[in-house]
Amino acid sequence: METEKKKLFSAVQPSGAVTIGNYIGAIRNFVGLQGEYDCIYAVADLHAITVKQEPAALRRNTLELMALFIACGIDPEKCVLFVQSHVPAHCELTWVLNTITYPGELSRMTQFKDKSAKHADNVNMGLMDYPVLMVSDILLYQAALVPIGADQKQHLELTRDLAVRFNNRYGQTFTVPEPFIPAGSGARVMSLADPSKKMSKSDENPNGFITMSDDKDTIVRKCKRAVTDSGSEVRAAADKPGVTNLMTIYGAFTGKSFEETEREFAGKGYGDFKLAVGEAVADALAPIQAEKARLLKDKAYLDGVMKRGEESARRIAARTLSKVYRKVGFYRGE
Ligand code: ATP
Ligand code: LTN
Repeated sequence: METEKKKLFSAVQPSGAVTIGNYIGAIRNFVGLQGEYDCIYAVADLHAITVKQEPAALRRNTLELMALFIACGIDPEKCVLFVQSHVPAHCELTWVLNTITYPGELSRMTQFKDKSAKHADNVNMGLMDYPVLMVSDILLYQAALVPIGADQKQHLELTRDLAVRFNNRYGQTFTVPEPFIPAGSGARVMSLADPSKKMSKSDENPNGFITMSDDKDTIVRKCKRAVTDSGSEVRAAADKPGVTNLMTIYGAFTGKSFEETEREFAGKGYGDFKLAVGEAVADALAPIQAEKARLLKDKAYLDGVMKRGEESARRIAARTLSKVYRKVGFYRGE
């Protein structure tokens, strides 16, 4: 009999246009890991509504993200691809896990603090409970590995804490997962407009990020405008965060190491380098964009993928949830 592979879970929020930061930090690894693990990937729409979303845009972004996953190389025949709100167990497990989570654990989360400051008019309970929903996503599927960018590391630590806490209190129930965070600077791609800030799709300055659907002119323009450092040498260094960030992006799309890039641009200035970065990104994204556009014309296909994903996800999730309900003492009949 074939042995069951270990499970892997990750998700991306349909909260706007996906950036090359999401791609480099997470989605690229979703693709790379699909042979080695049983992979389960979700469009995290329940997470997205923790900040205000325009309903029509949320609906559109959900479909677009599903198409983007497939266009990037996630194979729906090999992986489970689904929409989080289609599987009620995510909310059900969140309720149970809320009862073993302390408010202090959530209020000190960096993402909660950042988002509360940014959306001061809408600091809602969902925003605070966001990490527990994420914990539920992961634990429901008994995931051993979770590919994420560095910004999500704290949430993974909470996942491990809650899995251990539940297991200690009620007996072995959950697999304790490990994060899979890209080595080096790809784990945290910085804003092109301010290299001290993470590149974020919800940045109000669109020059800070490149989206997966930006056209070549836009990408080249954003790279040319990217904030660089004093001096003119293309070299990765702590005191050159802008140039180092562009080198990370360049490397992610060309496979070139920092040393190779330094050699390639020795004696050339920032202008030549920025143009090359823009062109490399645009050339790498072009086939993904074409495939995504093709998929979006076939809604019946995308709906079918989601439906199949939902069925598989429900099956796996129901098994864990039923175990949890039994362990906590919910009466299930004799
Ligand atoms: P928002 O900006 O709306 O908060 P986000 O892009 O930070 O959204 P998600 O869409 O949920 O959040 O992120 C999906 C994945 O992309 C996560 O694994 C996250 O760690 C990763 N990620 C997000 N931004 C970056 C970045 N700048 N560099 C590397 N990885 C990133
Ligand atoms: N919170 C994540 C998205 C996300 C996620 C998950 C990632 C929701 N559920 C489960 C890994 C595992 C973010 O990147 N902002």
